[in-house]
Amino acid sequence: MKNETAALGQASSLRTGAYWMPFTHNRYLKGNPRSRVLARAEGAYYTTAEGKRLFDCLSGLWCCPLGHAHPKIAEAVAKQVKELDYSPAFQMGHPKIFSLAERLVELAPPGMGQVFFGNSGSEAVDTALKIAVAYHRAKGEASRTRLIGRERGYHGVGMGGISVGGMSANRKMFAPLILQGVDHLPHTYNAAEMAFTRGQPKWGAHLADELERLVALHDASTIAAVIVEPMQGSAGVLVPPIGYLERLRKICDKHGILLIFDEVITGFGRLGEPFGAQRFGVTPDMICFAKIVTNGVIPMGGVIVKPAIYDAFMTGPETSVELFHGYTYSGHPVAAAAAHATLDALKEEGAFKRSRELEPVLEQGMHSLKGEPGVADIRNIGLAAAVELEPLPGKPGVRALKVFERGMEEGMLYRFTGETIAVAPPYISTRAEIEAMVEKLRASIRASA
Ligand code: PXG
Repeated sequence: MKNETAALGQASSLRTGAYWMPFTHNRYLKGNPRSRVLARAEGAYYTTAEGKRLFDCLSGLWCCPLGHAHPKIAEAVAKQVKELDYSPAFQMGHPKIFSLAERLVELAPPGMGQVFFGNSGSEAVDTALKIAVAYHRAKGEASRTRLIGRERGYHGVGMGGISVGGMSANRKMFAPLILQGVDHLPHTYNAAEMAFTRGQPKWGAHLADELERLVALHDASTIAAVIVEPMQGSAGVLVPPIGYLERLRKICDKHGILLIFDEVITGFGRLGEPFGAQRFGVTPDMICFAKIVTNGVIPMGGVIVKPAIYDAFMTGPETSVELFHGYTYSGHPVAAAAAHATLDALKEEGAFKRSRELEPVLEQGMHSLKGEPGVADIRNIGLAAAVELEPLPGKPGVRALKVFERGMEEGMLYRFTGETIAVAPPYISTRAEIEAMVEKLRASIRASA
């Protein structure tokens, strides 16, 4: 309580001028900052600077499913800061990063072999794209440089990520910086065919065949890799049609194209399995991960690759650097300690099983919102769901903002983007908490009509 009062004191005299907030309506927010200031977090709840408790409906930004202030993770981080706070990432290592790589390979689907570490999803994606192009070059196929993303895809905000990404708002401001030689698959969303589907839509596997058209257009000898999110999270939980990812895999194999799964959101149990790869039974050549690997406590991201990819680089003199890529904080010891503690906790707490158990509770609850005013679609898979709202006439995005603001008054922290409200509750949520979240959402949707 004392802390909250202190934080409230800070908030009421909050100076908002210097902080340029990411992916935020800065002017609107700074006009009324207090309700948006989070001061504390514990378990599945945040506490705002005013002392209001908010249920963490999106697990932070998809990254904190074990809950906040997890004692094991907090302890591991505190201990690591004292034991080894930093170790150079180039030409040196530390015990926890070697063992973490082993554990991540074990968690991944069979057939993966090595892990390259960065600090975010964006870095993971740009790393994977660089590895893809360099891999083909190392194999003597230097003409394979083209990268294929997908419409509505989100792969972070690096130059590579926005280039393969498929959200126009994230691209148009930076048009001259978009990489050359990138193409996109169509997205798989079609409201007429799949609105209000529970889980994977039956329609849409044929859209993977568009990759054949791109191959016919550009020729396979120019294509390095295809990158997709197994489930498109940022676009508002767009679930892959049954059979779609399998077909992409087949076409990539046929033409020697690498398949990259961006599992920054779908990794570590969000879909009830370690990775989306296991949930959908499709093994890519590389997996990008971040977020839940440390339960969001310390930034970390990376790429898990097949041994054939790693091996392709292991040529030339033994004393030469094989991949000219890496970050000061690649495999940071404190992040590694947080990741080990997170993997321990995921296991000890039966988190993947818990995610699977809660999936039908979330599905049932969210789909009960069908028929509420302005609800255009509801989508879900794993412990993730989204409600798409019809825009208010002439006011794009305002309806979702209203639902979000009403939610905060009601003790719920949703994620809103465009016309979509997304939820991905913590694995530690109770059934009752998920049901309460749905009822509050119903009330907020009605109030925003
Ligand atoms: N790939 C995917 C699939 C992501 O979802 C990134 C890469 C980039 O990660 P970093 O760590 O660089 O931000 C992401 C990030 C949302 C939301 O509300 C989603 C993300 C980030 C913030 C908000 O859906 N995804």
